[in-house]
Amino acid sequence: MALLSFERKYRVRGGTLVGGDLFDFWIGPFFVGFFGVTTAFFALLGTILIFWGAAQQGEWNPWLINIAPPDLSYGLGMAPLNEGGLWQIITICAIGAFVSWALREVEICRKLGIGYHVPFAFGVAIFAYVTLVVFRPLLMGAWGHGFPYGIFSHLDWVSNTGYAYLHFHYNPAHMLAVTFFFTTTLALALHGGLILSAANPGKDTDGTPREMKTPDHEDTFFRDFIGYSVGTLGIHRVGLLLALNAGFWSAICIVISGPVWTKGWPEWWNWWLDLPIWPSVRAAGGM
Ligand code: 07D
Ligand code: 07D
Ligand code: U10
Repeated sequence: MALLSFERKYRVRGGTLVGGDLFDFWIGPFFVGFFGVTTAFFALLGTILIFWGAAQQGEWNPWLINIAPPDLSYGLGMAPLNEGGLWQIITICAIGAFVSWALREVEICRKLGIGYHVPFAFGVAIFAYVTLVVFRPLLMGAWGHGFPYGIFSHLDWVSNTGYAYLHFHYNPAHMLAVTFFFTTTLALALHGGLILSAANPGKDTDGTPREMKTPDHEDTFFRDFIGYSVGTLGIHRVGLLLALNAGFWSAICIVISGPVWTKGWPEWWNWWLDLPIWPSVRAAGGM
């Protein structure tokens, strides 16, 4: 079905989660909906507050704008606006906007009668963000453990937090997350490459353009190459699983840093040396 006639068919009222017909319309290409309005509200308010904070500090260099969380001494209480209170309100706006965005995705899925895989996936990104600015600060007893809102300042936070645990690469959940991120790009490169190779098969030796190849060719490439093809639907399952695990293990790696493990991450690996299976160095005469 041509895209436009299809859109005419599905662009009808209904399927919303709340509000019935209220805001159940499109502006240009965008579906609005109740959660489109709440997205716009939170996103606008949050952005305005970031600019207001920048104005208060007189910092207009976009790379250096920095809205910092409250000092640790404020614990889990509210702070004055210019001492982290702004960060607290902006965090509420950000969560409001991200959750609204996910719910707007849900409403679009319902209208189309498709599964909720996309909002679920975005939910994992939101989970990682909320872990950084809500769950971990709550577990550690101060909002000051959240990351600051600024392009360079948030990088400083990542570096400082990493070194606070001596060597963040030794965090086992960070290892899993990094491996999932790397594997996701490998999978996408293989998939993008394979699809494009079947769609652009080149020309025959006499110069006649070849017909586009079928999914059987895609399957056969991987059977010949590594002995197994996960299949044309399967690769999308694998891709989603890899990407979701990347975000999920990221959230785990940061939430255990502090609330669960307070020492350097290299030390965590002592359990290996402490296994009772090694011959005792002292018993063997020592070194
Ligand atoms: C390509 C989709 C488009 C999204 C874009 C981001 C803003 C921020 C705000 C001026 C893949 C739009 C950016 C709205 C402007 C102000 C106040 C997504 C795509 C283009 N980071 N991070 C970046 C965010 C964290 C880290 C870039 C957000 C954690 C490192 C961009 C969040 C940690 C590096 C950015 C967030 C962390 C970056 C490119 C939220 C661990 C880089 C992002 C809400 C996760 C890279 C200067 C990108 C860079 C970078 C945004 C959180 C680490 C500014 C919105 C605290 C190590 N981060 N980040 O392409 O160049 O994402 O930084 O959680 O090296 Mg970050
Ligand atoms: C949080 C983003 C959520 C975004 C949302 C949407 C908008 C709208 C609008 C464009 C999670 C935002 C949308 C604002 C924009 C428009 C129109 C995603 C989030 C909801 N690390 N490390 C990670 C690597 C080191 C450290 C994760 C690699 C050092 C700390 C990932 C290396 C030290 C933390 C990762 C490396 C260190 C991390 C990040 C290599 C520093 C975290 C991905 C090769 C000295 C963070 C939950 C992520 C984390 C994290 C990768 C090195 C410290 C696995 C590859 C050794 C403190 N690192 N890292 O989480 O887990 O995305 O956060 O060296 O907190 Mg690390
Ligand atoms: C995939 C795929 C596939 C495809 C695909 C894709 C995955 C096989 C068939 C998609 C992939 C691509 C296109 C590739 C490129 C994508 C990326 C690299 C990902 C990153 C994307 C970007 C960087 C682009 C980001 C752009 C965005 C998010 C658009 C920005 C949009 C807006 C700002 C508008 C958002 C709309 C909203 C909020 C709802 C409607 C609202 C409005 C229209 C605005 C007006 C507001 C109102 C009416 C509300 C009133 C406002 C109020 C009440 C607020 C007032 C408050 C005050 C404080 C004043 O697998 O198949 O192909 O293509």
